[in-house]
Amino acid sequence: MAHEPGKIRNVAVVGHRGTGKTSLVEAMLFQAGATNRLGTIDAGSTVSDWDEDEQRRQMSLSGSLAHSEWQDRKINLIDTPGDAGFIGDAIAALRVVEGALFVVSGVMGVEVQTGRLWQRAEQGKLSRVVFVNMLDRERADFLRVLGALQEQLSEHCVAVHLPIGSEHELTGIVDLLHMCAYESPEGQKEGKAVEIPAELQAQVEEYRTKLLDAVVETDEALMERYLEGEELGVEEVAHALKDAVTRGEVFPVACGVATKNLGTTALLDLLVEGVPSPQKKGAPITIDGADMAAFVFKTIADPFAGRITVFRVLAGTVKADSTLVNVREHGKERVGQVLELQGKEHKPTNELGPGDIGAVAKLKDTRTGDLLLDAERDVELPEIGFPEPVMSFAVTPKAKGDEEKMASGLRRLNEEDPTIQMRRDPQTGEELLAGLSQIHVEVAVERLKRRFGVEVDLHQPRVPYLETIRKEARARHRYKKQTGGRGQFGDCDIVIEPLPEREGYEFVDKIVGGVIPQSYRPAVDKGIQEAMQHGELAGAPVQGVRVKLVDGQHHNVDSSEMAFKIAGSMAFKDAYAKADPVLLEPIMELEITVPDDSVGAVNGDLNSRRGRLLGMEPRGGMTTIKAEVPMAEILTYSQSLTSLTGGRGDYAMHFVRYEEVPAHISQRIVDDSKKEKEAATA
Ligand SMILES: Nc1nc2c(ncn2[C@@H]2O[C@H](COP(=O)(O)OP(=O)(O)O)[C@@H](O)[C@H]2O)c(=O)[nH]1
Ligand SMILES: [Mg+2]
Repeated sequence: MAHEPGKIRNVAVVGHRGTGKTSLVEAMLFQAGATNRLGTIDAGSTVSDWDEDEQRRQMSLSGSLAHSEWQDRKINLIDTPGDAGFIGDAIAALRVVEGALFVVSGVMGVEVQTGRLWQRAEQGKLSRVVFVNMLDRERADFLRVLGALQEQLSEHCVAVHLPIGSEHELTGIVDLLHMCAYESPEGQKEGKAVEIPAELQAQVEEYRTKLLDAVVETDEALMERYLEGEELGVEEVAHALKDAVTRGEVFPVACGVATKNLGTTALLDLLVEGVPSPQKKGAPITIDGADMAAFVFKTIADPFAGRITVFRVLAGTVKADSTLVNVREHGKERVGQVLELQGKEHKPTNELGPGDIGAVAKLKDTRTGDLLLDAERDVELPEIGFPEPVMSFAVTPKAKGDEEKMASGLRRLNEEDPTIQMRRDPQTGEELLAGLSQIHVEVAVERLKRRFGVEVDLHQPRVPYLETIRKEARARHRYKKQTGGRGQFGDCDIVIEPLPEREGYEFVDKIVGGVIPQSYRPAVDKGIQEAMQHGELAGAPVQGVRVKLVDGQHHNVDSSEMAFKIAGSMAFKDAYAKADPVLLEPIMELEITVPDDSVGAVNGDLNSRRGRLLGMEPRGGMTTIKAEVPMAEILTYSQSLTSLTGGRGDYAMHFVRYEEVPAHISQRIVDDSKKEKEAATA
């Protein structure tokens, strides 16, 4: 039987890499009785990091679905990766849930991806609960992190817990809502209830008042009674808090230690009470007129079961043994079993109702981002809003003849993870493999080898330079050959001049009196366009040129299209050399977010990469730097930023325009290209 939509809670567990999300999901599943042991990252025994690659690297590379029952509710938990390279899965998860559980480290506080994901949750108007984890670690400090949350994420972050003790002397937590305390369960299921320690009384009072202030702020009736000095009951405060969280007006901050299962009971309560059910909130994506709709936000390549399509039911019920329509493909898909996932385990069920999250195996042509309906309908495909790839490599198969296998393997990987992209650069002719970070691309390469049996090499890609001219020039070329019988004769006179936008190509026929017959003039144009494919500076395509064919000559017997094509091409080369040609390079705009203490180093490094600073925006310990940098200088930026910031930086970039390459750099590129050409012909 399908779960009632009012009894479902969908929660994406998100945050920066290494904050303990996977461990926390593990603890919640254990606490709720969905599993009977507490797996660990070190032993590779958690429910959500079930993939071989994840266990080897000891980090989540992929979104993972699990669920548990708590207070008679079904909680669907989507554990997500927090590494910049794999953040696409976290972004996709936030698109299909009502609530987000943000996990932050009690040592590191708010990190780059935390902020980035918070903005996404904001866009989706999601209810949010924050869990400050790892309070048993050295230099962990709950109150400092609370301050950072309020400053960097929202002033409506308010503590509902306080830790008892700190670092390795952390013994338990105080629940500010119910005014009780309990001990760390140390791997047991339940912590033991204890007295609130006397030395914490003052602090507990202070933070309980802050909590009450925040709650009554959202409830007028309660506010009036509170201001009149009335003592508010625990239940009514809890109720008002729940409503405020549901509406996204208050973000409760809980705390604990995932690996010791401390704080999970209270956390599960918060999620069940604060996150609205699908029934209450309504579908995150509405599809007009559809009785049944499911949105695919994740595709898993399962080593045994094949392709697993993970979806959120937006409307209606997905039933086993049914047929669905893929809106993008306009094709029918056969649904066999409907699955509930618990990490790598699949539990067949007969149906999944509205608001629920589950999977089906072995669909033919369905990929991440697709919409499945009960019948063909003219609707728009919803967008997940994946980030654009920032790291590109040229990729070639190690074995000759594997090109097709490589391409089809990469196509499959892209269907599963749309942030892995492959394309051919028309300018350089290279196959490019692009992703969100160096590790992201490396993992794709490992999968290519393991799953599709193709080994590939990655190289730094060539920069897609262009060439253009800076002034007008004129040249005439006569192509003439006399060999035995019929000869060759073509003669043309051209003027070339720069086009204002430095783009495109124009051919203007200015021939008067038929000195070149009409039928040969297109051949001149063709010859010129061929010559422009490889400019004489560095072999890059030439653009931004207007060519005027002004004069010429022909021969009644010897002229041919071929002869005029060659004459056109030679004339262009001569004119080009005199037209002050220049190399153009792609300029990228970067948005880099780094901790304040790395700003100096990052800016210095940008400077050495010919970067131009556009602006800086500091915000609560992190600074966002905007800059323009030539693409040639940032091909391997992902590694550099990692080392400059100790892994705490992040960036996005996109192409803005082409610009002239400065003379001293241009010379080097021209020389390199000459050497390459010589080596190729030697
Ligand atoms: N001391 C301590 N270690 C933790 C805690 N939570 C997680 N860890 C460890 O931190 C590392 C990263 O945890 P993981 O759950 O993979 O983080 P994720 O990347 O956010 O999923 C692992 O080695 C965990 O064992 C905690 O509360 N205390
Ligand atoms: Mg993880």
